[in-house]
Amino acid sequence: MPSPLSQVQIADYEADGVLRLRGLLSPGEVAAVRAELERYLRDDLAGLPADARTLEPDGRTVRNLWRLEQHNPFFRALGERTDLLALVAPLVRGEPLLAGVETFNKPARIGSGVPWHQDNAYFCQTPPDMLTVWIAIDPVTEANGPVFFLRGSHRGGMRETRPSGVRGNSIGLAEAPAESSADSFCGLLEPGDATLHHCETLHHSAPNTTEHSRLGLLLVYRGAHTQMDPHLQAAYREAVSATPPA
Ligand SMILES: O=C(O)CCC(=O)C(=O)O
Repeated sequence: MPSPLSQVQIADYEADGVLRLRGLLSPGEVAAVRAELERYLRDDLAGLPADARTLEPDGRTVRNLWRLEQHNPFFRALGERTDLLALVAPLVRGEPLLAGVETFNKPARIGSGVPWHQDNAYFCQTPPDMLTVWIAIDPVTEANGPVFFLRGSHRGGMRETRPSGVRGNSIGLAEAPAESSADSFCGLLEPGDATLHHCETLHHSAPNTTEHSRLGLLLVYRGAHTQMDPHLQAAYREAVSATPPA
């Protein structure tokens, strides 16, 4: 069970917009997540609406699962665990609400990349007191498509966006930041480790060309006080209608 964040960790998150936590889930919890995902893919997914997932460009392999908190009691219960809610509460500056449970599967050899983006272009919340807990289920290495974050970039507000044409990540940055930035934070993780990132932190990931899957489970939280921003929502709707997730 994770302990609450220290003042140093909270200050690091506030400064960087990203924080790594080792061992957020135990090996047994990681195994239970993997087993339930495998069961869900095998038994449940085919009977759910098409927007419960996004496929890779091969048209067969699952790239993302969406809305697991709606479709699956195991993942809703995981996302609503009191220790996890207590962990994120100081970071969302209020009562934390579970907003989503998703996966980014990055399957071996064909896992597609994710263009530079800010999550709030999808979440569309104001104030931006919202974050993602990205939990490694597989090892995340330099080779298999780790997530790169730009430290401190959440403090610059929302950047200009443009539709990306990527299924599952339809809205990206109009202009990518310089890749060689010294502020780059690479989310290298062992199974059970996590990164927490603010919804306006710039991030992206490369395709997975290795023989090793890079499965991530994402728990998304917002403060109960956040509200939909109609301007962000209009841009998102335009992008998602150009490139629907399913
Ligand atoms: O898992 C990835 O490669 C990208 C994840 C992402 O974009 C996110 O957590 O918002």
